[in-house]
Amino acid sequence: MSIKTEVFDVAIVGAGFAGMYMLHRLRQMGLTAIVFEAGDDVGGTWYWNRYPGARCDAESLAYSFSFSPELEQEWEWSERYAPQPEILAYARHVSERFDLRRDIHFETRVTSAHYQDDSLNWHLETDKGHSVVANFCVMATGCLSVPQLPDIPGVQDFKGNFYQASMWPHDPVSFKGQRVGIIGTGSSGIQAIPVIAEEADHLTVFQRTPNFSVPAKNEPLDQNWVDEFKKHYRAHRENHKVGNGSGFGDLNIEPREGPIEPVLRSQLTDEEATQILEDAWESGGARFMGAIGDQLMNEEANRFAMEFVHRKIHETVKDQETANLLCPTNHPIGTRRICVDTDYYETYNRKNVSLVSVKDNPIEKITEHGVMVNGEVTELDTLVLATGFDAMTGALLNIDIRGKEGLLLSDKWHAGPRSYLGIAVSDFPNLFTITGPGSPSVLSNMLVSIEQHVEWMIDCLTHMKKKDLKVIEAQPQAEDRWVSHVNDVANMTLFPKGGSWYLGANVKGKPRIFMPYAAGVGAYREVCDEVTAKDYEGFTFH
Ligand code: NA7
Repeated sequence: MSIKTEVFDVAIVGAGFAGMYMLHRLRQMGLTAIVFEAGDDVGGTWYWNRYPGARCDAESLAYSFSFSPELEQEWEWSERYAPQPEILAYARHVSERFDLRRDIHFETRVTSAHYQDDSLNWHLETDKGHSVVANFCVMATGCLSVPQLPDIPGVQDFKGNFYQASMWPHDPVSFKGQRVGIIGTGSSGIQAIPVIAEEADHLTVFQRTPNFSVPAKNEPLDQNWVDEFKKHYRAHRENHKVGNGSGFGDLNIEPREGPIEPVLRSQLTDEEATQILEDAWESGGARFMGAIGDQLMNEEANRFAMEFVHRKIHETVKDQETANLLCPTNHPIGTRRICVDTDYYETYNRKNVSLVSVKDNPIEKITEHGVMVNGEVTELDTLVLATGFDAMTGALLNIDIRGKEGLLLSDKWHAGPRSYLGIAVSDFPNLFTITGPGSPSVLSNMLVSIEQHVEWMIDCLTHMKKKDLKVIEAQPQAEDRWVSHVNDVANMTLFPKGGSWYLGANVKGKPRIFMPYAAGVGAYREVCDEVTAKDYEGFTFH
């Protein structure tokens, strides 16, 4: 049977926030587009990550679309940090409000995307038998969408209830009366552990590397505060876009004007620096990492913040041996993504929670009934894995993507991702990556970065339409310069010392390259705007 090939201006892979906004803007431009999405609903990361305690680590009023002033005024967030079901409801609301669903094919995975050298367009195929030709292909595949299973022998042998944080069932899961074990103490584990501990008979946490976590200080939003904040929403949104920060803004009713001048550790006495950290700890959230301006640049400033958090852990956790195990010492604070928690360290004071360090004695195997460490099996009714993702490149490399002359993206990226601005890849004409490696992406408020990329791409497509240009391609020299600039910026920071998924360090055989661009969303936006102003410098059109 021959498959009918459908033709579109643009094919989009993924219907998370990036894919949805891209579709909306393309429609406004009058272009035809089709979206393929593996899940049976919109929402991307918020569709898949339904584990107990899952919530955003960026504040609700900042982690939301800014493109529609009506949407931002009308949507009501309930808490300072929105829980996963509420963000998913928001994504669904956006999809309905802007009538996006009719162009999205759900439960459909794109298996291949091949550039056609003769017709200068892309041919995509899916696991549901679609065959699509599009002038442009936009990858909105997310940075954390390919779960990483640990290479522990016997994972399949476990006979009890088995869950993965990032593939959580849609039906409610009960831990009542159960002996539960969890492997993984990154953001997902740190959010899930306190919630599971409340319900389980006993929870055993298997920790390889402790992570730094700061209290979220989550709370219900006060309606009067929200009403006042929303009066200044436009100005707040502008603030998110500037400076060398991550695009999270501040919580003042009256937004500050322009970027904040950072206070450096060398300008502060120990008492002043401690007070600044204390204030940041008390007000809660990941902003702790920006409390002292050079915490991520300067070893001494970082050590000061590390010691501060170590003291907090020791003050909170009663058993000092457990506190010792929970204190990270092998990486500068913030160089692995800082976790934002509710009662994480407090949870270790519960009688029904035990911590097993598997740093020096790795998990030997998973048996039918539990987890074996040091020859001893901890028997479990339920095992939860929160073992992370093949971040940033995983979702792209899982698709058979071929550029000019059949060049495989996985071959081009064999030594790590190479991209111009994190937007385009040389030898892969008319292919765009939203929040791709080489852009601020995971170091930023993702919604700010998604909107910026989509808007840049829409401007570019409008330019091409006006000038009747068919093909855009990143120049290899511009790509080389950008890749080395991304590396140079990373090397000015402490990030490369973190050994985290930012570097691909959590995936066996993955090249160790610091993937996101660390200069901040404002500086990055300036670079992209300058490229546009200089008639798309670094790109070739034909
Ligand atoms: P992370 O941050 O990558 O955490 C994964 C955790 O799983 C981490 O603690 C790992 O320890 C642990 N892990 C992985 N393999 C093993 C084995 N074999 N044995 C023991 N422990 C293991 O993923 P998350 O999902 O928590 O968070 C990812 C991002 O999502 C987060 O930063 C937010 O941006 C949202 P390791 O550190 O490798 O020693």
